[in-house]
Amino acid sequence: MFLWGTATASYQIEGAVTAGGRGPSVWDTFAHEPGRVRDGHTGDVACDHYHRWQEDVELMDGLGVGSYRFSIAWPRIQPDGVGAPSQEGLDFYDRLVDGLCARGIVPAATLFHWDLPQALQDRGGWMARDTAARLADYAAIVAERLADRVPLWITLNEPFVHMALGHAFGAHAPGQALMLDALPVGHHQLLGHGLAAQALRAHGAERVLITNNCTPVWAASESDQDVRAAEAYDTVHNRLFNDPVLLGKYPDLSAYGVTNLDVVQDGDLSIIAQPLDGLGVNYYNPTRVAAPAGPAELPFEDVGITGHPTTSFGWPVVPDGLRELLTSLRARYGDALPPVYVTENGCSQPDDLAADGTVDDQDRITYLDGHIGAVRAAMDQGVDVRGYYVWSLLDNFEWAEGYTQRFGLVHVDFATQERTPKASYHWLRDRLAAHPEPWPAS
Ligand code: GBH
Repeated sequence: MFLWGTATASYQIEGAVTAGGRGPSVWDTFAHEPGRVRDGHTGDVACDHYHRWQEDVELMDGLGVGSYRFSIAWPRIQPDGVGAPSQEGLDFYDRLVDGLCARGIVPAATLFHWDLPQALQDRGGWMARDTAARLADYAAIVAERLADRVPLWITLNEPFVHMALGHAFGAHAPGQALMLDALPVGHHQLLGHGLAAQALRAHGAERVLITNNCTPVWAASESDQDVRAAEAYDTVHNRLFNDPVLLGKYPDLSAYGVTNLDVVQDGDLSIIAQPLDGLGVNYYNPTRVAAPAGPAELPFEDVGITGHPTTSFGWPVVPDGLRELLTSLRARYGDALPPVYVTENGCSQPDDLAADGTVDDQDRITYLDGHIGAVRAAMDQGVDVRGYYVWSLLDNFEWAEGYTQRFGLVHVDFATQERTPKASYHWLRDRLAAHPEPWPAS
């Protein structure tokens, strides 16, 4: 059965950052540093989902989705990142999972959506190899408690974005700007993925996935330089994380001047290439790149896409890019590509609450209809797609943009925590009631 769902992440919705003995994560630290997040916003309260999860599960039930992708906050389970678990932390997810199961909603749990325990950051974070083993310990703890009811597990969310924005450019926690020296963060996350996948299976997980964000890469022109720049971008954004997982080898990084990744040890790649039950793919937009105009540290320049509508983030809306992405994954990996789950897709809009108490987000309806149609088209072209999750159920803490970018099917008034389903919520509910599988775009 095709899985329809909504997706969220712990730090973006839970709040209650000290409840139940939760320890601090790198995002608590980062968001409280002046100048890091727009308007000084933090996830201290966010959507207060920790206290309001029942209402949120009811919203999903009303929407009629069959699955919910959430992430587990590692610092709720191991406040110091190591050692015996916090029972209160586990109890929270236990109740959530029971609540989902009671309504027939299949839980899909992500282990790591960027909120590393600060204590592990203090020991080197993802630059340190040891963090990979710590992820596996944590995976074993949560699977031991939840895998009897959670069939679908996602080890990591978007290790590329966590490496690039968190460690290469410093726009996300932990705020490091190491440029290419951040590459070990990629390898250690992938090693953590492989070790965690083994631990999840050993503790009863039925299906294990990784979620990579992927983008079709368009060369700005047909010139050799731009085509090479596009290949270089594709390599570091897409292949650096898909190839090791699906093929057991790293792509050639020589366009970046990287000829060896000296943190890679014998045997790592066979751990990373654990058999998977699916590839999670997050898609937002294609990327158009050119060769850098002058001397530059990176062998490409993101030159932006024009001629398409944009979201309030300024991201171009290109539904066919999702079909292009899915079919190109199939072409690139062939039978090595497991079933695909689109684990995130969605857009930000201003989404003001009108005087009559409604939110008329027509652009989001158009966005979702187009992208679901693109999934349909990819399936018709032979790609085995098993699920589609809208980002996001709720307006939430959008990382460096704080609460200024709204992605929800449900509006959240952050002053009162009042939830209001938007027009897109009602639209999707009606569509899902009529269509068990993705439908062609209208
Ligand atoms: C996801 O990341 C995250 O998993 C999720 O937590 C987050 O809330 C959600 O998306 C929305 O941001 O500048 O036009 O080239 C998405 C990663 C990286 C996708 C930046 C879009 C830039 C578009 N994003 N990318 S553009």
